[in-house]
This record gives sequence, structure tokens and C-alpha cells, in this order.
Amino acid sequence: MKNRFEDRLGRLRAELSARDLDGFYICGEPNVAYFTGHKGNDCFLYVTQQDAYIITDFRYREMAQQFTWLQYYEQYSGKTVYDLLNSRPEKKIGVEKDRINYAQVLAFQEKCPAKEFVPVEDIVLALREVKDEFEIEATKKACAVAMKAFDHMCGFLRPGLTEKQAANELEYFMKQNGADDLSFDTILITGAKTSLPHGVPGDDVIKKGDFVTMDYGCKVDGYCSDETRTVAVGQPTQEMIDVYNIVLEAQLNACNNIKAGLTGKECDALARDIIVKAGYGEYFGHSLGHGTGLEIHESPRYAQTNNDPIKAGTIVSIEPGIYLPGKFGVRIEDLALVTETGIINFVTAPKELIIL
Ligand SMILES: [Mn+2]
Repeated sequence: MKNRFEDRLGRLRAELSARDLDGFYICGEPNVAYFTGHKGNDCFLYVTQQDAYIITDFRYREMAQQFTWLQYYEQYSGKTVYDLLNSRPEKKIGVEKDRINYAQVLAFQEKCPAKEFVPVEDIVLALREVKDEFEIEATKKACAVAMKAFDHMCGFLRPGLTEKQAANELEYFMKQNGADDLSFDTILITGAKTSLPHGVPGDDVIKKGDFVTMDYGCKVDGYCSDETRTVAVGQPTQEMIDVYNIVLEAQLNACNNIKAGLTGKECDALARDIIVKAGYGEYFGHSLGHGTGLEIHESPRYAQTNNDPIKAGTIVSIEPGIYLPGKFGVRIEDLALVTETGIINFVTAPKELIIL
């Protein structure tokens, strides 16, 4: 029986045939990880219709030799990827134009003059869009760790803490509770800074009556979680409560109606229309959501510019927000599996405004 990595190689080979490519060189770390199940650092793949090599060095030898579906090729001074390619019959070799660096392309052209290197779009990323059972389970596990961390933070947040102190606690808690890594730099911001959608935790101190926005995630088995909650520390103003409830209504409407077959634009509108009607359209300047997986931002996008139908089996964030410069901001984000009939929400942390 083929393992999931061999299945994925099979799907990649069909894409190579369709593009008339004899071989494909993969250097994007998450793309390498997709075919190995391990972080792809300093490992590269070369895939043809018959063969698939993992190219790395001594440091990764023992690990890479366990990938029985790949042939091991060790680089050292005097034996390089160029020797491997030059020893092969393939002529037309695809490279990931969004991942490979310019110096590497120049080196290929210089050292393998008989080959034609063809820049191709990120076909592995496209293969990664629809998730398999393993990927779904890993994402669920990561979301479970993140939700536990949210509970913990509801007991931890208090006036007087700095954003950095609170962010450290959140990250430490996730790592102590099963996270392998963070999905991305934690956003934990307070007070007027919550109007910055991607604000960076600093020395600002949480004060009574502030919103605290936490947008954070962790990785389990390589797969990212992504979750945002905005909570109040002490009694918020009526305006804060009103804005919060508009974002909540928009978020719930999207959760209740997104399903496979709607376009990215239609999904986005499920939340955006509510925010626009409430008069805050200009303060929701980003799109509703994005796919996640080995990377925090993948396909598809719930964006006004995406007229493609969303596929079943994709995992996508649902994250409307309203950001009032100089005042405050609110974002609520879940992560969900898209099905033919709706979504399966992996984030079940409470969404009604929590006042700590
Ligand atoms: Mn997100």
C-alpha cells in the first residue's frame, strides 16, 4: 500500500506530465515537508516520473534515510546537486519560481548548461490546498492546544501586565501543552493598539477597560492553527460593546453559511455586508479569511477578488474585524474545515464578549 507521501508524489507527477516537464526541483521548505513529513530545512527534492531524490547533507542523513519512498543523495564538497542533475537524462526541469532564489537559478544555469530550467507556479502549494485525513487531524490537534491556551489566558490576563509578558505566557503555555512550534509571531495587543490588525506586542501595559486582542496559533505535526479572540479586561464602553457585537454577527453569519461551491468573494460578503450595513465597511480593510496548512497563509482566500469556488476539504480561517484608528479594534477568528454542506469549526472557544 502506498503511504500518503507516495500518493502525493503521484499527484505531483501528473502535474509534471501536464506541463511537459521532465523533472522538478523542489526547494520550498513547506513543499519539501509535504513529501517527507519533516521540516524541510536544508533538504531539497528532485522528482522525475521514475525517481524521487532527497538531496541533503550529513546533518540530515539518518533522518532522510528513513524516507524509504525517496532516494537519498548526500551533498558534500565535490558532490553536489549539479552532479546529480548532470548525471540524469532529463532536459526540461521545473523550478518553483515563488520559492527558489535568484542565485540558485544562476548557479543551475552555469553548472548544468545542457538543461533547461523552467520557472513554474507553486504547483505543490496547489496540491496542498485540499487536505487529507492526517492533515485535518493535525490541524484539529493544533486548534485544541490553542483553545486550551485561550482558557488559560482568560485566567491570566490582568491590568498591569505588559503585552510582551502576556504574549510570552501564551506562547509558553502552548509549548508546554503539545505545540511543536508557533504558527506565526503572536499578536497580543491592548488598548488603542488593538486597531492595528497585525500589531506587535510591546511594553504597553494592559489597563482596566481595555480590549486585548490575541491572534495566535501553534503547530502540531507540522500543521498550523489560527485563532483570534478579543476580550475586555474590565468594563468596556458601550461603543466597544456595540462594535464587538457587529463583528460577532458578521463572523457568525459567515460560519453559518460558508460551504463548498460558494466563491471566495461570496464567502467574504457573508461577513462584509453586515459590517458595511452597520456603517463600518471602511474599517474592515482585509479579507475574510485564508487557507492554512503547513504554512499559515495558503489557498484558498475568502477575498473580494477571488471568484473561484471554494473546494470541500480546504481548511480556512473566518476572521472579520473592525479597526478604529486611535481608538480600538475587534477581530474574531475561527478555523474550519469546508464541506459540501457547511463548515466543521475547529475552534469552539466562546465568542460572546468576555469581560475579565
Ligand atoms: Mn488568520
